[in-house]
Amino acid sequence: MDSFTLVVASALAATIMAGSMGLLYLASSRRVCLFNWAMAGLFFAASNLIGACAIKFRVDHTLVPAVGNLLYIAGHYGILAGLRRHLALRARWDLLAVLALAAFGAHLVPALQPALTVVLSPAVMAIDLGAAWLLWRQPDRGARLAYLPMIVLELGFAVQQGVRALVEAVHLGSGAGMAHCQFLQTCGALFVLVFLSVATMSCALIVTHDQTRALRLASLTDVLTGWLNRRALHDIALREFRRSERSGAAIHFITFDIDHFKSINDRHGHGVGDAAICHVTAVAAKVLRGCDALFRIGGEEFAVLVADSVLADVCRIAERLREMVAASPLVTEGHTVRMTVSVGVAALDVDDMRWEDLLRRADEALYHAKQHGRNRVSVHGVGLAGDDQPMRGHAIVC
Ligand code: GH3
Ligand code: MG
Ligand code: MG
Repeated sequence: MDSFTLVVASALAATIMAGSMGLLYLASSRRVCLFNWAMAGLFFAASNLIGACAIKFRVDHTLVPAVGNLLYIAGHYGILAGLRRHLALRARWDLLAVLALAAFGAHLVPALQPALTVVLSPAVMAIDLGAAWLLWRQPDRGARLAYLPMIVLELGFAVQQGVRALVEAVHLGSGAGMAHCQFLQTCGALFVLVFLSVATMSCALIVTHDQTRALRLASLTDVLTGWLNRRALHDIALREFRRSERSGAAIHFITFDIDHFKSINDRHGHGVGDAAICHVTAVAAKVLRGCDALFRIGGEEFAVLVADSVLADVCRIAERLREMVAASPLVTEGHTVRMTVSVGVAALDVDDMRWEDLLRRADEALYHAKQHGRNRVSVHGVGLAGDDQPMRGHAIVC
């Protein structure tokens, strides 16, 4: 295939990139990165169209390659800017302005004319290597797979640019560089075509992966408190239960429920009721350790999954939670709302077939705490034999 056909095909591929990124931008929640990538597609399309016209009509005015190369650099920078915006970094268009001015200026210096590729390729190489490095150093391992095609693509193109600059530098003045070798020119044009096609797919993959993750996170998060919800409890408890079956590791549940919460709603209104729920989760979060998972499993009911701990420690956490809630009233809208919680604790039993068995026992302990005066901790299997059997006050019962 001759380079003219390849340059036209690249212009088409760039237009498809601009169109698909633009449509994704309009169809999704107007992510700036998609807008940047649509702009990059437009820059590449314009650059390739100028290149095609220059080949077809044999134009050799200095301004034609100057504008074409400027747009080409802007296209590469557009991809980098989109990646930066995707990672919540500033796009740094000022860097592009400096690069574009330098590139344009280089075309106007007659002494640099024979060595333009040697001067411009390192600029494109730096942009592409910057993009690959930016994605590679992201600590999020889950996103690595989604970033991989873009990393490989940017690295590959940077290498191609390096080879191109090297070939030109070696043959400088001999007239045997890329511009004079049909094969190398065809390879270069083919590389651009592949780059644009894979770039479109890679950008779409990055955004799709991000949106899928955001959706999954939203489906596992409680809207009011921002903590995990019942669906997340199912996933995490099942995972921990299976791990425990394999390794024999201990699992405990602490369940707690705000006492007489209905009267808080009735007295102060639902807004204060909502604030009270958030307040209790905030207090609980201070008591819990980083490895304990807190879930809102009902209106004012919560569960904590405690893995790899002994019952005595779990009871200590439960009692501290009860104490802290009782000692930290919510002060809002001129109201001071005092609250207490009843708490149930249960440990995984060897006979448990499902994680739900453990949660049910923690709920039974919670019910026992409610039945015996509220604002207390009950531990399943300790003092639950009969309802008339007194629990040991607010003390740790295990
Ligand atoms: P107990 O001590 O036995 O737990 O009594 P209670 O009043 O706390 O329990 P009950 O289950 O009778 O009432 C719970 C109330 O919680 C009923 C419901 O209107 C309210 N509720 C459930 N979800 C929310 C919520 O998201 N926000 C608010 N403000 N109230 C809620
Ligand atoms: Mg309640
Ligand atoms: Mg309740």
